[in-house]
Amino acid sequence: MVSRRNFLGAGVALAGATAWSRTSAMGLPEAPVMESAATQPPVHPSEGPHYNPVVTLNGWSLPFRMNGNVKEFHLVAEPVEREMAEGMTAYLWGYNGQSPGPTIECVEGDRVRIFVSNKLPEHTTIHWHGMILPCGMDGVGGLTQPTIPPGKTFVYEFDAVKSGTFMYHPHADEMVQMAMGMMGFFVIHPKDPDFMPVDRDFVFLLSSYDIEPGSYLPKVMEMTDFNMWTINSRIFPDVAPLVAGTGDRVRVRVGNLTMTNHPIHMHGYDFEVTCTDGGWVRPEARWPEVSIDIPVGAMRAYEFDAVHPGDWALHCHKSHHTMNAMGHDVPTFIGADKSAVARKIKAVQPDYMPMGTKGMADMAEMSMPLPDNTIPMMTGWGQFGSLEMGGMFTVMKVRDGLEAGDYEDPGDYEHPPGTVAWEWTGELPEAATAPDGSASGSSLPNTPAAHQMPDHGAGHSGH
Ligand SMILES: [Cu+2]
Repeated sequence: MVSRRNFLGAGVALAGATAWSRTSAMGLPEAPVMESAATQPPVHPSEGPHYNPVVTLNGWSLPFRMNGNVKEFHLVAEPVEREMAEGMTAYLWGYNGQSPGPTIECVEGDRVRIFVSNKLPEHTTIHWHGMILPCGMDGVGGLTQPTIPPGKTFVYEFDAVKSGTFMYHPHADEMVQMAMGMMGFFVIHPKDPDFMPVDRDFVFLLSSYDIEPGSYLPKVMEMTDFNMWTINSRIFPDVAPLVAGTGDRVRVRVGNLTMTNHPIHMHGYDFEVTCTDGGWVRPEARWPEVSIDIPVGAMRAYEFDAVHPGDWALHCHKSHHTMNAMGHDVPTFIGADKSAVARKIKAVQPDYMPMGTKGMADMAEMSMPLPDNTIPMMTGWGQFGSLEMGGMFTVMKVRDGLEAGDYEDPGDYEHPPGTVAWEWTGELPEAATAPDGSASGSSLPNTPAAHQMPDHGAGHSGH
C-alpha cells in the first residue's frame, strides 16, 4: 500500500501492471489508482485463463494478481475528484481514484478474492449486482454481513460460476453512496473463448448527479431533477468516442444506475440485445432495435457488425439528458418581442442579451460568462458546426483500415463526395396554393392530385 499513489505516478504503464508487484502473496494485493479520466487501452491478461478484455469508456480495468488458483483484486472505497469534462470537476466517492470504479474482469470458472478497503468517512459494503454467489458474499449491509467500518478491509471470495455482464455498488447508505458515484462494472468472460466472440467490447455505466453550477458536490437528496446526465461520469463533449474498424463485430454493454430509464439510441445501424445482467439472450429470442431502453438497475448489451463507416451519434433519446447543467424553470420566449424590455435591462446591465425568442440554438454558439466549474448546457463542435449537445451523448466512429486494438479518436469522418446533405441553390418550387388562392395546408388532404404525382421527390410537398 505504500506505493499506492506512486504506482502509476512513477510511470509504470498500466499494461505492465498485471506483471504485478513483488508484494508477498500472503499480504494485501496492491491497489493501483488511476489519476486520469481518459479511456485506458484494454489490458490483456498475463496470468490465468485467456480472455478478450473489454474497453471501459473513460475508464480502466483493475489489475489482478494470481495467488495460487485465486484471482485477487483490491478495491479501495474513497473520496475522488472526477473530471466530468474540461472545466467541470466533481467531488465524488468512488474506487481507486475514480468514479465509476475500475472494471473488474475475470473468467467463468475463476475463484476470485476481492479485498475492499474503506477510506470513506462512513461504513460501506459492496453488492455484486446480478452475480450468482453464496448469500453471505452478496454485500447487503445488515442482512448478509456487518458493514465495513472506515479504515477496515473486508474480503469477498466466490467462484465466478456464470459468464456475463454485472455491476458492483454499495448496499450500505446506498442512496447517498450511489448519488456520490460509487459503482463499477464487473465482466465475467465465457470460459470458451469461441462463445460469442467480438472484436471490440465496450462498457459504460449511466449515472446522474445534481451539481449546482459553481459547486463541486452532488446534492445527494435529489430524486428526479438532475442536471448532469453522464456516461461513466463524463459529459459531452468529453465522453470518449467508441472507435471500431469497418467489419468489426462490436458489443456495447450499458448499465443504468440512475433514477430513471434511458432509451439509448445509436444512429446508422440496427442491432440486437445479446445479453442482460440476467445472462446471454438466446439467438431465437432476439429482435432488431435502433434504441434500447435501459431500465433502472439493469444492464443491456447489444451487438452489431460495423459495416457502415461514419460518425454515428450514440445518445440517450430523452432530449433533456443530452444537455449539460440547465435550469428547468425557464419560461418559453419563442415568438416574444423582448426589444423594449431589453433596452431597459441594458440600461442597467449593458451585457444583457435577450435570448430564446427564436428557440435556444443561439445558446450553443455564444460564449456567455459562466460560473467556475460548469460547462455550457449545449456545446461541442463538429466539422460542420455546433452540435448543441451535452450529457449522455457520444459518437460511434467506424473507419476503414483500423488496426485491432487501436482505440485512438480517428478525428472527423471524411464523407465520400456527394454523400452529405446539401443546400438547394437553384430555383425554389412554387409555393403550394389551393385553387382558391388560400394556403394549401388545410386543403391538402382534399386535393387528391397532390398525392398522385410520383415524380415529385420526398422533399416536395407542393403540387
Ligand atoms: Cu437518458
